[in-house]
Amino acid sequence: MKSIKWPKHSILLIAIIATWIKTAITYHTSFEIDIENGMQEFILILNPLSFLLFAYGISLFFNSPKIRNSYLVFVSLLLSIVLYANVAFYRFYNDFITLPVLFQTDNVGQLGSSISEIVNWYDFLFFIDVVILIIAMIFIPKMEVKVAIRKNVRRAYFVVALAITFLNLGLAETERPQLLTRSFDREILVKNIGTYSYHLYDFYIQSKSSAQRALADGSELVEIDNYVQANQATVNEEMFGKYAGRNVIVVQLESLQNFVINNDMNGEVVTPFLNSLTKDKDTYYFSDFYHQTGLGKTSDAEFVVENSLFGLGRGAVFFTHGGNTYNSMAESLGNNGYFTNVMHSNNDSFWNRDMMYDSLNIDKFYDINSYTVNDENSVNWGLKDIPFFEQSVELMTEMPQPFYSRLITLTNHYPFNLEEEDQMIPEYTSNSGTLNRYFQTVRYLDESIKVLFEELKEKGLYENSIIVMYGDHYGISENHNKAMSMYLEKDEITAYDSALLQSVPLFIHIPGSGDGKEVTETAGQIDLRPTILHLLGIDTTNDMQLGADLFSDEHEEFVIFRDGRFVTDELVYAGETCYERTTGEETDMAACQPYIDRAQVELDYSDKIINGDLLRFYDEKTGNLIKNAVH
Ligand code: GP9
Ligand code: MN
Repeated sequence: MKSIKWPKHSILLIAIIATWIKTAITYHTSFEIDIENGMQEFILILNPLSFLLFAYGISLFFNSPKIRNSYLVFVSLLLSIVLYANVAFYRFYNDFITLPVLFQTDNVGQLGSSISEIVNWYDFLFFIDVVILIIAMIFIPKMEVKVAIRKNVRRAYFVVALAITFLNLGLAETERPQLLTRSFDREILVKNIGTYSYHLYDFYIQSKSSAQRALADGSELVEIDNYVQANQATVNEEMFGKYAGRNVIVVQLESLQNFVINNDMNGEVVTPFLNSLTKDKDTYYFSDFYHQTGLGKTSDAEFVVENSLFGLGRGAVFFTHGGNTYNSMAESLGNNGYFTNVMHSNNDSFWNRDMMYDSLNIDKFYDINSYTVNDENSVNWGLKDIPFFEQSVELMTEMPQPFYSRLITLTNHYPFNLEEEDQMIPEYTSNSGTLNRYFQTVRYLDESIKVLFEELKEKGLYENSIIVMYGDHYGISENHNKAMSMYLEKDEITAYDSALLQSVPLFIHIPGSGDGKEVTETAGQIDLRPTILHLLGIDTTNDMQLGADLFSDEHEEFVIFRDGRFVTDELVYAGETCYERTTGEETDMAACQPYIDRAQVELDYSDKIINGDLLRFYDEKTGNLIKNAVH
């Protein structure tokens, strides 16, 4: 051995390579990570490397070989423990560890009690790199020579490490745009940035929110409560409780914007079924209704509707504040005897729904495991909407009544792919493939809603239900403005147009009621919670929420977007410009200013409630502050 001349830094190299290979093998053997193409595989294999280069590379700052080696062993041991903990956790929960889950003692307790199922005899292999490293240290004595590490070597090393990190992030960004700002799913994060970096990221997100939470004491609620009470819209006596006891079926329609309703595309009707509802005697169609979501997209829409609060300006509140105390619509309905559930055929960890739904007190999540999904009945992101509705209604027949089911569709999702057999109209003919295909998937979505109605009738669930349907957020982003201007026959899409294009349809369908008409009141998703609860006769006067009943005479025509834009019946504020609503002409900022200020106040109150987890200090039964809340 002595005769071999080992290159300098062999030990460091061995540490990196051993842990890298071990991690890559672990990805393939211990986690079920869906790989769709060669690029995803490449990113997966590459992703531990950038983290390891930094973590182990710090050893280059220690001049004493002893300290250097001890540091390397320490890091490899620590990373092995982290990886193994994830493997064990995954065997039980099918998910990666996230800090708040770790602190929920019952989770860890459950793990402890089933330790025999979780631990395998060969698990020592997860520490194999530590062993290799120690052996290498014994057999490669060259490293014992005391050499100071040259500065330029160190610099070159970190330049390479940085380059690999950027390569990794760049590739991940093309595979999954807005990966870090939106943070969809733990699996997707691990797939793209690796387990170790994922934990750093998770740690950063959690510590930021814990700090804000720790500093809050509930006193902030006094001011917010005053505002909420002062701005409450009185209930419409005639509508309050008119449909008490009915099942509530809320359908969140993926990416459905209002511009397709009662519109055609090259002579083809896009939404025949929804169009018929706009004239139906049992349906309220809200034609000036807006989404209020931010980066959390679908999950933000769910959040706004459940809580009548805004999502956050950064990231997805489902992820960042999944463990907060909320007073959701589901909780209110649950307290009033409803069986509450969400139906959506996707992994339960997507958008952190599994955790968030616990916090929202939703009784059951019918996730992908409740559905039969195969190659024939899925496309794009998963189960097609028609089989989704068919299977969902089947599941509803088993539910105790009254129930509150919130269904989330999937087929009309970017990139709007659809098999030929499901294409009921041709593509549009603009320069944007996205917009061209959008009409086809919207047409399919429309058909699926028709199927939903038919199935409900067939299963005897229709008559005794209220069906509320709305678009979750835009489907066509501003990247497709050119194609949109062609479709809408406009010279260009201005900030004013873009704001109005955030309109999504809302339908409140009440079978057999004779209640229905087109309502042009300007309103938003935040108003749904009180509207629905009031129809069922459930009081919301003590609720800490920012919405207003759509049937109230005091409902104000003012809808605030998450980014501070707003629309009223007279004004549009967008791109830091104040527009007259009817003409689209620029008008004096003074007209918009009072609304700009109020929008800021409401967004700020909502953020305060979420960041401080303030609802843990609030008793919605009495409307009192809870002093010394222990949480
Ligand atoms: C995922 C689905 C889509 O389960 O709800 O989320 P989105 O990308 O639209 O936010
Ligand atoms: Mn969505």
